[in-house]
Amino acid sequence: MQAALRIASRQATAVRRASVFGLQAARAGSTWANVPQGPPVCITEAFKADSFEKKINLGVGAYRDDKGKPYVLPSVRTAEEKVVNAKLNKEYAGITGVPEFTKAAAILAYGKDSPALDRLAITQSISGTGALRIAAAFLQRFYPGDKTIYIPNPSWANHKAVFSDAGLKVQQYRYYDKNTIGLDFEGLIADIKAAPKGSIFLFHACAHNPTGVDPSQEQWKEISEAVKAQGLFSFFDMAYQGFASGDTDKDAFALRYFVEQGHEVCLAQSFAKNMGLYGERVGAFSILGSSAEEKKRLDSQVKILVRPMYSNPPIHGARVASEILNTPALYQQWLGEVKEMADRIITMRSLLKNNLEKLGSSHDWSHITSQIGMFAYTGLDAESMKKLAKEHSVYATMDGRISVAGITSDNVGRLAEAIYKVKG
Ligand code: IK2
Repeated sequence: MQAALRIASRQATAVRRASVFGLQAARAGSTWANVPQGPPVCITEAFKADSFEKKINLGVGAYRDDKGKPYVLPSVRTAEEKVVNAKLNKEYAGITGVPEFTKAAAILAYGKDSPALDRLAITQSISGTGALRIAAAFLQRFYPGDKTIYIPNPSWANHKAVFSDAGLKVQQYRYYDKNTIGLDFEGLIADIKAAPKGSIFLFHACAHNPTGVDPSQEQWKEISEAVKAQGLFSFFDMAYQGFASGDTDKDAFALRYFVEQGHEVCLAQSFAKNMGLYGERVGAFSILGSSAEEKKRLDSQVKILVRPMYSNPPIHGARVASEILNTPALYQQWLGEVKEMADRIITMRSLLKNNLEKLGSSHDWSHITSQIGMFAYTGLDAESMKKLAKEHSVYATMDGRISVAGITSDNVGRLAEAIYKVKG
């Protein structure tokens, strides 16, 4: 018996030693030796490395003023002062965030008289990306049937990653027509009709990123009809409300029309662009129930999803946004500022087109002014974009997308010359 115990104990020690040795060996070669180098996620590295003083950054999707500087909205400055002066406490807001903010965010999106407001489950989110992620997690957990989401081709580059990381299958539907540099409306409708019944379709509510190509109101109506006939679930991503046309109501047309037509929808909202609250991470996710009772059930499950993700959202930016949305004078001021930003972008589009035409470009640049929102899809290929960066210090993404918000009265001439030299 004693001998058997001695043998067992010796064996256990050997196993322990071996596993400690194994761990040490792994440590010596690093526990993370198997982690591969990923590609860079940031599109501004080459821009930073360029020492040319007239370099132009059209990669980043953030508004710049006409001097090319980051812009803090005056309404945001005022709201921020009010929030600071109120000397509020820093307690947790609760899982779904600052209630005055989410209530106002819902009104901004759906409209103040919307019948949706009584049956809407809404939560504050970590900006638009966070809202998309909560939506994806919700759909992954509760959407009946095949959990496939169809996104436009092309779409914001992060959509695919957000949805597939949350466990959804991602497919694309036709959206952009390379030949017309416009909407492939027929392709879009055909893909809606061909999608399996009950699929999830993601729509950019306005200012489609990256193409700047939006359906017209008439086209949205046809899309709504096709979506209804196919029994699809509509998911709106509204990251640019106000930025497309300068009018927050007009930019919410598609969402509101779908609700009016009785669609079941969910929505990801961002206040990064329209309030310039990029780094404050202010957003909201909402999902429409069929009744007030259903809204309660949806609410409870949204909370259960959010709690283990980040428990509670940050409060400062939401308080600032809430101050703006809930103070009539400040709200009016903000609407004016959104319009100013949108108008500056529209002016830069015209200037770029005019400059290209004045240079004698043989191409039709009308898409620059017909597209809307922060981005223009120039139609330039990756080779041309590389040349723009290498030979002219103009930086943007390789898909030919330029952030019109990065164009100024000062650099638009040089930009047009660079494009003209590259494309003719
Ligand atoms: N959804 C869309 C369609 C977006 O464009 C964005 C922001 N994109 O950023 C600009 C860029 O493409 O360079 C978002 C969602 C999410 O934005 P955020 O998480 O900042 O609110």
